[in-house]
Amino acid sequence: MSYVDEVIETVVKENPSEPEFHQAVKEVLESLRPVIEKNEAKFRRDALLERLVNPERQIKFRVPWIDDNGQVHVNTGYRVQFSSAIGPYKGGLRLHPSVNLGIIKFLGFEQIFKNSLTGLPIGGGKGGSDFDPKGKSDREVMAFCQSFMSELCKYIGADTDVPAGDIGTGAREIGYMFGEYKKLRGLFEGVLTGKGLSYGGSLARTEATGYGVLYILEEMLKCHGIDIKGKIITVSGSGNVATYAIEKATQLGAKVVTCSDSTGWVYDPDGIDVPALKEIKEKNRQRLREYPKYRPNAKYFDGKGVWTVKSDIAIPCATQNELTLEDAKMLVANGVIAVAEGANMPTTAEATEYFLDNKILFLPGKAANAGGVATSALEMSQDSERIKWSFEEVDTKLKHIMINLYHSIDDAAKKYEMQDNFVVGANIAGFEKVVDAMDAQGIV
Ligand code: NDP
Ligand code: 2IT
Repeated sequence: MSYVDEVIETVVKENPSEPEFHQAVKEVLESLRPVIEKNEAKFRRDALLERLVNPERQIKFRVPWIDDNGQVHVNTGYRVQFSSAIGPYKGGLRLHPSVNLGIIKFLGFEQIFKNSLTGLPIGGGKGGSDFDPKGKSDREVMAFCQSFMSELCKYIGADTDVPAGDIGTGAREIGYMFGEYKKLRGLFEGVLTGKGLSYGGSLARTEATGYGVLYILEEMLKCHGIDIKGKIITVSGSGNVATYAIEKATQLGAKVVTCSDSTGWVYDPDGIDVPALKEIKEKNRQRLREYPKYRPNAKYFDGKGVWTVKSDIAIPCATQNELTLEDAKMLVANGVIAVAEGANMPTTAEATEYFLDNKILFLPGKAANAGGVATSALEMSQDSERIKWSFEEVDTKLKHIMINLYHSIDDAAKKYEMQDNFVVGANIAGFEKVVDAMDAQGIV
């Protein structure tokens, strides 16, 4: 049996009930076959892949907190410190009832390669909890965040592990967590990114993931002789990534006609109204159902349906496995030319394969959404230097990072004679740097 197949089999056997982690490992290792095969004997002797798929450390802890009625709740907290080969662990914290160890491991594993692709010195990690911030009062969210951080603070630090936001963790949650860290550790340091601008946050971090998706997408299209201007785009999600992807797409002259949340979706033939979206989701924390009140021409539908709308480009920005084979078939039948993953692994393995087989230009999440963590690394730099760059400075650096990133995955795909297969390109380009660093640092 080949080394790759052997390791995939072991991962599945040793980590039962973690299907998302299996999916992420399979995708990466399958892509790496040509690289591994070239060096199989050495990699096997060094147990390189076993070291890559086993987190350096995983922390699981109890998070008790008290609700507004005096009831005590207990959630589970996680931090998976996956790889510090190229820098301190870096990656977000997801707060969502679906969170479990397998989901955090898939996200942490992806993060290793994504962070490597940014070209910046950040290792891979991820964390979170099955706590659901939805419908909770600010005080309840604060109680949870403080309890969560009272344990997490033992394992993180500006030079060891720097968490950030993800689903359910935005500026409010980061603020409460930062306050508790500072109080318990007595350190005002860049231990979290996505901080508020008044206490060490970076301009453009809020916008970075969504903007970055559009910067890399624009570059990919440009290199294929396609202008993004005038294109019809379907987006899913209506959180941080979706909102700023829609904003930048609109600024670039495209028209985004859909967005969604976990209860339903919106079709707006005139293009999504970003200020309305921000007011509903960011400011009022309401459901998308409210949207037609702002835009009478728009329609709201319960359930799933964004991918049934005809578009040139699809940008999934909600959650993993939200775009299925059936959705991919519909998008292709409707003439989609490109897909960029704003979310982490939003496309199922079968749907990804279908896009690639049909020659759709497909940008995987670890490349397309890397602008968020890249800008987090820029926030770390500013914190260390005790300075603040302007919005334009950060945005320009972000744009350069995304353009360079596109060319590194394009070059890697071409080098292995798989032109336009950016799944393979991203996995190989991300892996090469990590492996080089692991090799240099010995067996640790
Ligand atoms: P937010 O919490 O801001 O928004 C998440 C959006 O997705 C909401 O519209 C939410 O709907 C919807 N959603 C979440 N879970 C589900 C689900 N199970 N089914 C249907 N809809 C769902 O998160 P972000 O925008 O930050 O994150 C979105 C994706 O992007 C995630 O995959 C995340 O890992 C990834 N990502 C985020 C980065 C960042 O910087 N924030 C960076 C790189 C990737 P509702 O409002 O109803 O909950
Ligand atoms: O998935 C991701 O890259 C993020 N949630 C952002 C991580 C970060 O550290 O900014």
